[in-house]
Amino acid sequence: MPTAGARVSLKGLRTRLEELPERFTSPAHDERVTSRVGRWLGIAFGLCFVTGLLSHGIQHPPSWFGWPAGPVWLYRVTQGVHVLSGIVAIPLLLAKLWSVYPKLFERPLARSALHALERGSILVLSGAALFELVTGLFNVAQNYLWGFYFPTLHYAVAWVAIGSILVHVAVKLPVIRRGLAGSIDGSRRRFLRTTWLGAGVAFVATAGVTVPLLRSVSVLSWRSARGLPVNRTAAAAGIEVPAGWRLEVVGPRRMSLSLADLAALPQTTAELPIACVEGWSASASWTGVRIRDLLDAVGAPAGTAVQVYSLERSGLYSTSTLPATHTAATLLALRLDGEELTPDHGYPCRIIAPNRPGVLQTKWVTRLEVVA
Ligand SMILES: Nc1nc2c(c(=O)[nH]1)N[C@H]1C(S)=C(S)[C@@H](COP(=O)(O)O)O[C@H]1N2
Ligand SMILES: [Mo]
Repeated sequence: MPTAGARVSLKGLRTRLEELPERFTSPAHDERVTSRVGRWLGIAFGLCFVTGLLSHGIQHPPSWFGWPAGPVWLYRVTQGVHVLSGIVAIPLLLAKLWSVYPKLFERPLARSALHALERGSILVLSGAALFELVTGLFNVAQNYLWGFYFPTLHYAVAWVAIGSILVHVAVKLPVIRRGLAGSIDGSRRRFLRTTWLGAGVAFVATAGVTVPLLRSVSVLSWRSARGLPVNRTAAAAGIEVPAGWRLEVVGPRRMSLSLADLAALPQTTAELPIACVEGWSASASWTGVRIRDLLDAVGAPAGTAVQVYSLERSGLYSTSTLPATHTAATLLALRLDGEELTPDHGYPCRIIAPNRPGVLQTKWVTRLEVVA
């Protein structure tokens, strides 16, 4: 009879699941291993969370938030740390899950309300942590498989992850203390060494996107391998520069400038990096007009922010706000490494600001408007 057969095999499956903890007795399933891997995982998540908050703050600044224009490389470093700590966390999280996984199948599911709460929080923690690492990894690979707007959800779930990590650490503190105090013997030491090696390989494989010295050994560094990468090409953005292109500068007064007009103004050259939120970064030499000079020319007082508009009509990056802190050191660049800008890098002109995420370095600029 089919029903009885199904029942028998279901029962068999349940028995086998219940036996799992006893049957998989690897020496790695041990609190001394878990606590050591957990310590580094906690550090990686902490770094990732703080640098992520920072990046989010710069892109969506609340009124109290300020971010300086220098040192020019600071965002390059913080976003590099964000991406690298996230990448390193992947092998650490897998090792940690492996070291506790017989516990994940423990029966009964809940011994008490408190026990149920603890197990529930571990489910939330693992789910949120995996979600953050996987969506982040896909973002680094510039693969947006999902339909949702990545930053909003990545940001929201980060709070869930960090919150449940804090609860988890608080609940497990006695076990963590005991685990870290316990000594480590041969096979457990081997498991830990393999884990550190995995984390090291993940680091080196990715670090080339932002650490020039590691470029040649990094499999993920293809985007910065040759000169300055292009995030979105002019063709992909549907850019056609009109024959009579002029830059509009709107403040207390108005100004309209041709490319020749812009080139006739005092030019400044600066070595500045583009640091993409996706992790890659590369430095280049930019030449152009200081935004502050243009603001002076239309009579904008000191301390004014600027709204930058691109020829690109739609899309998330078609406009950006340049805060007052950045106007003095930001260029409306006309040249890259001494050559006229190529269409892909923003011809006729683009914003290049120090210490800001790549997404705010608006290309194909057509209009600057003083923010009242
Ligand atoms: N108008 C516009 N500007 C833009 C973008 C865009 O899609 N549209 N992409 C931004 C992103 S995400 C990055 S990282 C930088 C990359 O600049 P690059 O292509 O010159 O290296 O441009 C920024 N400026
Ligand atoms: Mo970017």
